Amino acid sequence: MPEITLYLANGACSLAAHLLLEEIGIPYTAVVMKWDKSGLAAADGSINADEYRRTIHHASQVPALKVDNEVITENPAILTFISTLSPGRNLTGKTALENARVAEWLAWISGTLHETAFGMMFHSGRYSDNESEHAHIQEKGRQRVLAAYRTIEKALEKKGFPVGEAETLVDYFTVPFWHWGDKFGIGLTSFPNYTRLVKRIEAKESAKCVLQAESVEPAL
Ligand SMILES: N[C@@H](CCC(=O)N[C@@H](CS)C(=O)NCC(=O)O)C(=O)O
Repeated sequence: MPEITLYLANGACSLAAHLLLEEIGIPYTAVVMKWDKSGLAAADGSINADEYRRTIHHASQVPALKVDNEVITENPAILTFISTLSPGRNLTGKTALENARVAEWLAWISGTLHETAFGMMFHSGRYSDNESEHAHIQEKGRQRVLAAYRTIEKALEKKGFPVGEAETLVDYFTVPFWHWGDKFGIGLTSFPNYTRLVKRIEAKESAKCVLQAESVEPAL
């Protein structure tokens, strides 16, 4: 097994990789990062913001996964890599078609749900320099989050899993975004299928200790 270090921030999108690493049960080190004035720095002071940007993540974001002397960034790449460390579990799908479906979900969650929908809600300044437009952009982001939740809900209508008939890494990748909606009051009671998926993941012993470590209230 390679030596693995996950750089994460509590409750951030890095929660998905944290849950997955703990579930497959391989040894890893977690480095908790916190925002300071100049970017993300380790909460325990072991790496400052400048060093993190220079040596770990060029954009000063989480997650980042150090694998021996290589660093992997971007959730889709990190989650796929972690999944390959436990090949018997077919976390990237069982067939070529399922592999493609997993890739489809990864691209959509990362690009549409995370970057665009939540991005408009949380980072309206990226979309306009005009502050008077920010409230409108945030509301449009909220609407996009709701539309994305509807897409997830519909995909889970007749089955419990986004891909095939078993758990894949996609299930894990949906978890942080459920909690963000919950935190920002986006009526998750209207999304029982999505909530059921998150509860299934969070009922695992592996998930319980990750949520506790990240101070995230379980969906249970
Ligand atoms: N496309 C990246 C996005 C990562 C990302 O936006 N991470 C957030 C936390 S959820 C972050 O580090 N934000 C700090 C920043 O952008 O300054 C991925 O999927 O890994």
